[in-house]
Amino acid sequence: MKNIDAAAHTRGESIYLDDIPLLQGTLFGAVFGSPVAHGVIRSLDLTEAERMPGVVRIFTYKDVRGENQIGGIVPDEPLFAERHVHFCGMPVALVVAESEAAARAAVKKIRVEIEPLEVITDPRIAQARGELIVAPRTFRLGDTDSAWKSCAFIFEGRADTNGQEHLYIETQGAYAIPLENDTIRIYSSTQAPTAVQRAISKVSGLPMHCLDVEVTRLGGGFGGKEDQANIWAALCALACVHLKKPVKYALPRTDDMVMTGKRHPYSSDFRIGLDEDYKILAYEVTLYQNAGAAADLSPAVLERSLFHCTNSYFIPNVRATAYSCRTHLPPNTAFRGFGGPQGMFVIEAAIVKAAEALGVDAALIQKKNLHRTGDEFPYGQLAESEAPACWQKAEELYELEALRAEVAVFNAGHALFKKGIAVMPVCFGISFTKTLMNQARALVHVYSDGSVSVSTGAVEMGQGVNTKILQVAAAAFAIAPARIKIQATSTFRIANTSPTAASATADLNGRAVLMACTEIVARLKRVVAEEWGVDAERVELREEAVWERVKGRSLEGEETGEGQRNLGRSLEGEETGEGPRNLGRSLSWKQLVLLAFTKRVNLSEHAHYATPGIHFDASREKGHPFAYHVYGTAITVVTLDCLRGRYEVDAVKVVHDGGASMNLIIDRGQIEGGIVQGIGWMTVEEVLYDEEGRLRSNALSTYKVPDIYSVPRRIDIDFLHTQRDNLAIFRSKAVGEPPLMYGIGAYFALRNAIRAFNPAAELAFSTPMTPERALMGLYSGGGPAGMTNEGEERAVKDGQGKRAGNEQLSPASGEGHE
Ligand code: MTE
Ligand code: LUZ
Ligand code: MOS
Repeated sequence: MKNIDAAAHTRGESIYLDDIPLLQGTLFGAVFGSPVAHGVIRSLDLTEAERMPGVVRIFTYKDVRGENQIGGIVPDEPLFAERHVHFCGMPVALVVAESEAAARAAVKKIRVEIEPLEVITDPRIAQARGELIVAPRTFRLGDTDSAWKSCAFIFEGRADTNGQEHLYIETQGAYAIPLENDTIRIYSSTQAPTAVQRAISKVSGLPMHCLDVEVTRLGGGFGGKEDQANIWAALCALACVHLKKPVKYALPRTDDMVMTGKRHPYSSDFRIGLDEDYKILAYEVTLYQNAGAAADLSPAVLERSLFHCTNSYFIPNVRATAYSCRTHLPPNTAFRGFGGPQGMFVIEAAIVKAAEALGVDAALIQKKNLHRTGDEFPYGQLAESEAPACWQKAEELYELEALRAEVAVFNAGHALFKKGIAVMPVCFGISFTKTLMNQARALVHVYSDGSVSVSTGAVEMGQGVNTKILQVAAAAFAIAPARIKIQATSTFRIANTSPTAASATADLNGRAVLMACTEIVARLKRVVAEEWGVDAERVELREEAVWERVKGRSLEGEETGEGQRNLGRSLEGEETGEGPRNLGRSLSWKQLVLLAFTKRVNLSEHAHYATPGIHFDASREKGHPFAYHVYGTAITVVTLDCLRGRYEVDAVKVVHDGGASMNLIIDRGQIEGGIVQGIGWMTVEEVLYDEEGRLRSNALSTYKVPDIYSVPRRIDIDFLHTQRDNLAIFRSKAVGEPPLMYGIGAYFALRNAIRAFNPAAELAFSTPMTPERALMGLYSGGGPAGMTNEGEERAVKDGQGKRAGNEQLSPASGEGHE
C-alpha cells in the first residue's frame, strides 16, 4: 500500500506547523541566544530592544512561574540562562512581538556583557577534568585481562566520529494558543508530545491535564525532535500564559542549526585480540561521548553505544567503558541510531586495523566472527541471529567475489582512479533501552456510519507509521483503508506516550491498535451471533462484511496468518451481496456497525500494550533489553579520483532482515533514506565548531549534505524474509534506524580505495572522510609509491583524459558536476 500521505504531500496540501492558519492576534517569538559558549552574565540590557516597534514583551528566567528547568533525564538544563551560559546559542531571552521580523529585529538590540570562562569542546579534556554528565558505565563479558594471553595478535588504536546535523526539512517550532480556564493547546513539531507536555507543565506550573499538545506530522525529526522540541514549545507556552495571546515561534534555519544539539561526536580507544585463526578473543573499548553542555538524552545514547559496541560479532571477552563528557557545545541529542552507529564504527575500525596489519581482507575477519543464535551479547541477552544468513545471502546474491575481482581489475588498469569495496554487517536492538518506555496506547472509535478513527501516541514524521497503523486497523476489521482515519497525535486523546523513536513506533502503537480493534471485533461478532442465533465462533469478518461460516463446507481460502500480505488493498463494491462459497448469510460492515449501535454496544476501545519479556538490571549491566534484533549486510563500492580527492559511491547492495514486511514500499524508502543519511555522516557532512565553541558550519553553504549527485549510483535492496515469531507487529521488523549503519561501509570502502592508490597512506580512523581528507590521505605517508616517470606518465594520461576520467567516476554527473 502506498503511503497515505503521498497524494497530499505531492499536492502541497499536507499541514505542517507553519501551515496552521493563524488566529487573530497571534504574536511571534524570537530567541536571543548567548553569543559566547561559556561565561558569567554580568549584565543584560533589554531597554533598547523593548523600545523597538512591535515589541510586546521580553521574557527572561525571571518570568518563569514554575521551575526554570527542562532537563528530562538529569535536571541540568535551564530553559533560560540565569547567571551562567554554557553554550553558544543558549537561550537568554525571548522577544515576543507583533511580527516575526519585529521580534528578530529586537533580538539584535539586546546587549549582554558576559565574562568569558574557559571553553572545552574536546570530550577527552572534559573527562580528564572530571566533567561528566553521569557516572561512567562498563559492560563486561568474560575476562579480557586473562584473554590477552591467549591472543596471537593484538592491535590498538583510536577512532573518532564527528557529529551530524539533523537537517529535518521543517525546522523546530511551536504555536501555543490560550483556551479557557488555564488550558493551552500547543502545536509542536515534536516526536514526543508527552515530553513537551511535561516540560511545559514544569516551566509553567500548570498540571498536565491543562496542556493539549497536538502534532499532525513533522517534516522530519531523525531524533532531533525527541527531546529538543521541548524548548520552543515551553517558550511559546510561557509567553502564552503571561500574555493570554497565541504565540508562535518557528526557528529560522540558522537559529536551528546554531541552537540545537546534533549527533554526538565520539572519540574512542580500542584494543582487539585475535587467535591464529582470526577469531576475535578479546575487545576492550573506551568511548568518550561529547555530550555538550547538558545531559539531554546523552545517558541513554551512551547506553546504546555500549549495547552495540560489538555490532554483529560474538566476542567472548569484552570490556567496554563509556564516558558522557560535558563540553560547551549545545547539548547533543538523539539521531537515527542513537549512539549505536558510534559504537559500531569503533569495532569496525578495530577489525580493519587488524586486517590491514595482518594483510588480509577485513571481510575474512568479519565473517568468521559473526554471532550465531545462542551467542551471548556483552549485556547478557542471547542472540537469535540472522547475521550469518544476511551475510551469506549478500555474498551469493551480489556475487561478492566477482565484485572484488572487478575492483581489482579496475584498479590494475587505472593509475589515478581507484575503487574500494567494503562489507558492513549491522545488528540493531529493537526496544527503548529504558524498559519502562516500551508501552503504548491506542484509542479506536467506530462511528455509526461505519467510519473508523484511530488515535495513538505515534507521530508521523515521514517514516510512514500512520500508513502502517492504518494497515493494522484495516486488517483487524477487514475493511477498506478508506474507511479509516488516523487522527493527529494529541495528549488529550492519548496520555503518557513514549516518544516516536527507537524504531519501535509501529510495533508498540500498532500492537495497541490491534488489541483495541480485536476487542471491538469480538463485540461485533457477539452482536451478530446473537442476532442470527449462532455461535460467535461461527462468525467471521472479511471483505467489509460479517459472514456466517456454514457447517460442513470446507473453508478454502481461510486466513492463514498471511492476511497481512493483502493489507491495505482497496476493496471495491461497498455492500457485499454474494459471498464466497463456504460462507452463508452476511451483513455488510455498515449494517453490522449500525446493528451493534442500536443494541447499545460499545463501539470504542482504549487499549494498552507493554512489550513482554524485556528487562535490564543496570547494577549488573545484564538483562534482556531488546524485544528482538534487526540484522543486515551491505556491500559498498566506491570510486575515488586520486588526483582531486573526489569520490562517488557506485553501489550499495544490501540484504536486510525485514522479518515479514507489512509494507515493502515504505520499508524500501526507509532503507534508502537511512543509507544515504549514513553515508552523509561518514563522508561529506562536517559539523565544525571553532575553539570558542562557535558553530562554523551553520548554514547549507558551509554544511554539505548528500545531494542527488552524491547519492549512490545504485542501491540494491533484497530482503531476508523470515517468518520467525517475534514481537514486531505482524512479524514486520522495525526498519527506521538500522539501515543508517550500512552507510558506515562507505568510509571503509573509501579507505580501501585510498590504500589501493597509496599502500603507505597514513589514515586515522576519523570521520567524515571529506574529499579534502581523502586527498590528504592519498598523498600521506610519503605519498604513493611507484610515482616513477612511468607512473607519472600514466597519471598524466589519466588526468588529461578528463572525459575518460569523468566517465569512470561518473558518466551521469559529467562536467556539470564540477
Ligand atoms: N524517516 C523519515 N522520513 N523522517 C524521519 O524523521 N526518523 C528516523 C526513522 N525514519 C525519520 C525517518 C528515526 S530517528 C526513527 S527512530 C524512526 O524513523 C522512528 O519512526 P518508527 O519508530 O516509526 O520507525
Ligand atoms: N530513545 C530513547 C531512543 O529514549 N531510548 C532508546 O533506546 C532509543 N533508541 C533509539 C532511538 N531513540
Ligand atoms: Mo530516532 S534517533 O529514535 O528518533
